[in-house]
Amino acid sequence: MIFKDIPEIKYEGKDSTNPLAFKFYDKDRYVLGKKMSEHLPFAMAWWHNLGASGSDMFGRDTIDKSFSASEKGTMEHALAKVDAGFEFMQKLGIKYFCFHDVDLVPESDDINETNKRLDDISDYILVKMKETGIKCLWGTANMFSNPRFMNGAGSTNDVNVYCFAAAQIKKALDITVKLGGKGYVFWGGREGYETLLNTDVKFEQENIAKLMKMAVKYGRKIGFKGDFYIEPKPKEPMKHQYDYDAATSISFLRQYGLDKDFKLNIEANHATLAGHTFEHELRIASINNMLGSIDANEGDPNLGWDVDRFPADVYSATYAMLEVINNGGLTGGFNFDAKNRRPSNTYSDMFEAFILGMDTFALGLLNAEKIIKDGRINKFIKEKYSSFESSLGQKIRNEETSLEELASKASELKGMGTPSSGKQEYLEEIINQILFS
Ligand code: XLS
Ligand code: NI
Ligand code: NI
Repeated sequence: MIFKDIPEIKYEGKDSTNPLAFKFYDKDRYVLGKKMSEHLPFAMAWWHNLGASGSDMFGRDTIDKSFSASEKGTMEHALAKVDAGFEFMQKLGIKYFCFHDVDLVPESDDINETNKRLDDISDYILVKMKETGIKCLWGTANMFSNPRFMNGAGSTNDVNVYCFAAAQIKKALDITVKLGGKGYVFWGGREGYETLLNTDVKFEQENIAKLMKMAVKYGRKIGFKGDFYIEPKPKEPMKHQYDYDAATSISFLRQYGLDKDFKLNIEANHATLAGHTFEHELRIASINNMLGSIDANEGDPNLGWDVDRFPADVYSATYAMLEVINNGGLTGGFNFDAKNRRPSNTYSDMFEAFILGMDTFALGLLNAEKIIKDGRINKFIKEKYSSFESSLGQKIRNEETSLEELASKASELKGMGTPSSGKQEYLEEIINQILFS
């Protein structure tokens, strides 16, 4: 046992003062006809939870994540991380995990050796999965940390680097399929550019698409039935990233004929960086039938980078859960792509962070249920567009009219009266009333 002092985390209700208990996440409680745990398939991000040790650009580690291995960055450490991860997930009732290839094992200079290590560690992970019933949500290849990717992975200028990207994707897909992963993610960390003075944007985007097409072909060949995902992000590490936001990514997928195999993995903090709300990104993905999975974290409006905080903002979680419910749920899940703050340096803090995140989304779910049952918001939106129920409105909706016909209607009307109110403040008051009564 690694987390010796941490008990199994249980639901104790909203009045509990126990830091190691859920106040709102009550896994078996029924909400809108489904258990909370079915609405909220939470996942642990291997890299943050088992890797992130509090270091930043200005200081070294503050959090010990050796998990009793004698040296970090060894296979001994990789195995210790598996033990720690499964104990952690079991204690919290987390059913899924997500990983990058190089989160699982230390990367060797020789890719053949790295791949061998991946085979070994995934054998061990499989045993743990069978023992615990914990599953893999998605896998991905880290094509941004290694210096070879400094000019991009799919977008590289160097055909040999492109081969390494392909090799990593191939292996990450092998491991994802071996572990029964539901999805496979492309987050284009180095797929973008700094200056047009050294960049052929069209060439780069075409090559990224070609790499994705090969990934789909190979994945389907080895029996991967799940979704491929693009995870949009506007910037960081690159100044311009090609997968800027949901709308940009959807247009890219359609342009290159990838939209049948791909959906989107929407990360809250990336939405913030793109100048959008989380719910905006979810809505754009959803109305295009491409909302697949979520990286559940939180940005900071005062900081211009991906701070990957655990979600605490109940309003945001409420609006996000409304989108998820309207989408009919997710084919993926809620991956906590989030880490403790640098000074939160104990094992207990790791658990408290997940409790915070899970309770925040549980509150979001409960609030969304109340808003839906209350009905006033949906009713308002429906009525707002009711003029389109007229016969002329229906002709517009059915594309049975013309500019000429509409112009003659305007000419008949001569002028408009006062347009109807959007009533934003009234609607926001309803939300507060529902949330706090
Ligand atoms: C980085 C991304 C990354 C992806 C997986 O900002 O969120 O962690 O989720 O590569
Ligand atoms: Ni992410
Ligand atoms: Ni991120």
